[in-house]
Amino acid sequence: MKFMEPVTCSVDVPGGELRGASGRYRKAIRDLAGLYEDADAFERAFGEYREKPVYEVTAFQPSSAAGDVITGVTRMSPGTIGDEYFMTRGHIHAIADRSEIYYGEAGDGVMLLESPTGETRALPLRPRDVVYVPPYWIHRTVNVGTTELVFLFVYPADAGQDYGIIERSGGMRSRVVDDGSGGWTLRANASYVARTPAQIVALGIP
Ligand code: S6P
Ligand code: ZN
Repeated sequence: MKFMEPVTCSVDVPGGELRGASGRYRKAIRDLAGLYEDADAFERAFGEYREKPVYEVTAFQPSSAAGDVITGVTRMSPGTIGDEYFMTRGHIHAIADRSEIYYGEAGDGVMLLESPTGETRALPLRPRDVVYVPPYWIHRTVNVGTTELVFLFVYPADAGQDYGIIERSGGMRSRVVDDGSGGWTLRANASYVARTPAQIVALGIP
């Protein structure tokens, strides 16, 4: 057997990236249609800054083997669409029992989690916070601060992402919005449709 080479990558916190990453992608306003509640505010932002980067991911993926891990860094700009803070698309892992660790590097973030049966949790993600995303939890990060949010993540290399689970339920059950004084609060998503028992069973939940 030829063993894989050990590798050091390094987190560039001010640059918000993983040096030595094997891949990178960026999501701009134009890629995020349908995520935000305020459609008029989204159209205005789309008209003005359609190419404005909202978040960028750099990751080191040695392989996609079960047992291997992907390590990466996400950098997210501060901002809002209407009163809703900038966020990632969010997903459940395609192999839904795969868990994940997030580690805060800079900025003021919230990890919004939702179980398949609709329980919501919102956990702080600030520098040196370690957030554990358990198996089966849908997860999304939100920049509730006024500076860039930067965090590291590590998850199993065979996990994959299913973005459709959020689309099929009309978004996550809760939205992270400005509380009117620069902080954040959760607001119920009026478009949310609860998952059916059949959809929950299809996730492979024992
Ligand atoms: C992957 C992990 C992160 C996110 C990234 C972007 O499982 O949770 O790498 O992919 O923060 O978020 P999203 O929701 O666009 O994949
Ligand atoms: Zn994930």
